[in-house]
Amino acid sequence: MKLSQIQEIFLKFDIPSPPISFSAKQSGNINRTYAVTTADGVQYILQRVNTYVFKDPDALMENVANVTAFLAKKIKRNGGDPMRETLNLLPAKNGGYYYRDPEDDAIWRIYYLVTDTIAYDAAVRSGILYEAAKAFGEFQRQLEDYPAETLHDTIPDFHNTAKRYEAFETAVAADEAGRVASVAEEIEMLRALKPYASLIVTGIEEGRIPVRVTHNDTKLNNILMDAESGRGLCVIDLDTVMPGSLLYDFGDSIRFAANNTAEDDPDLSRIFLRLDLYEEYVSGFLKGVGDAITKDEIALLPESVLILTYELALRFMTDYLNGDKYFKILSPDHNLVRTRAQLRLAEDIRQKLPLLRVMTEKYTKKQ
Ligand code: GN1
Ligand code: MG
Repeated sequence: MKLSQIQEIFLKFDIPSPPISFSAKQSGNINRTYAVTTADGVQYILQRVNTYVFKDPDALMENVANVTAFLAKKIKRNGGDPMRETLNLLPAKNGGYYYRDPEDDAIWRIYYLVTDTIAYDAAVRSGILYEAAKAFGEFQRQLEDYPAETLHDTIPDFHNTAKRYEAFETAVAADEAGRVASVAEEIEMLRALKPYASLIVTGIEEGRIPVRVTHNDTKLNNILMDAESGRGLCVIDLDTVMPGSLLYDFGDSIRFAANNTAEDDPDLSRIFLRLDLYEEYVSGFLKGVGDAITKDEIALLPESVLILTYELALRFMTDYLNGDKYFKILSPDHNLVRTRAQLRLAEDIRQKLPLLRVMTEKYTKKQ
């Protein structure tokens, strides 16, 4: 990316001053992200939205614009600072909130950068996860009365683990990249966990698990922490805010942040679920959601961690078998390394389920 390209994109937006410097952000497996400073000293986040993953950018951007506006109003009403506690989109000159580059069909959008914040890739200190959990819990609560029927499904069946399983079997059968024979062991391991795929989905279908407006991508680094106070300040990456289950958000957070190591660590001996971090997260999350959570949801909290980990293993393997079309990869076998890491974590979680239940009960007795 060149500064001149960024300057051209900025011209399409209602922004008074031209970009003078930028840096690429490394995080994120889907979109491309840049931090940009303009001549007047204001900082922005510029993003190239992946339209292979998000097939309907209009629907996507409508969701993001509406959700951020809803949050801003609520934050203001509660005496908070809407410029720091939620994302704020910049309007494009031709209407709406994005610019479509006619040359490569790319979609670009710009947010104000929230300054003096830190996004953690790992829980490097105790207390970080507690703050993250509280922030995701509160996010959930803030969206409790959001009109869910007005939200578009930006990725249909995103956390339908049973459908993710079917897609995995379809990829095995098609063997598009000719890789099936080399990963027979991993395929067997994924098949063995199949009974878990339908637990949340069936709960939703039978009406036991409520559908809420959820974030659906609750990685630790999707929260900006206030650099000064250390508090969870702003939930970001709102592309998958859709109707879903609270269990998706809870399980995915723990999958990512309570793992002893990175989600793609090739050294399997380093991969395990840290019980101390699970405990920190449960206590924070329950505080954040307050009494909005139901008994049936509480009952599935431990399993949700296993299910979301398993689901991501299925997704990484599916992409590996399809020839790496969905996730950004940094090496040819990146998706396989990711699959193995998630499978190892899933196995560790499965063995720890009884312990997770005991810990969860400790914080939900009053419910
Ligand atoms: C993707 O874009 P990013 O990196 O925040 C993915 C998540 C996965 C995650 C795994 C839209 O999130 O579902 O859990 O990678 N997002 C999408 O790191 O598929
Ligand atoms: Mg992200």
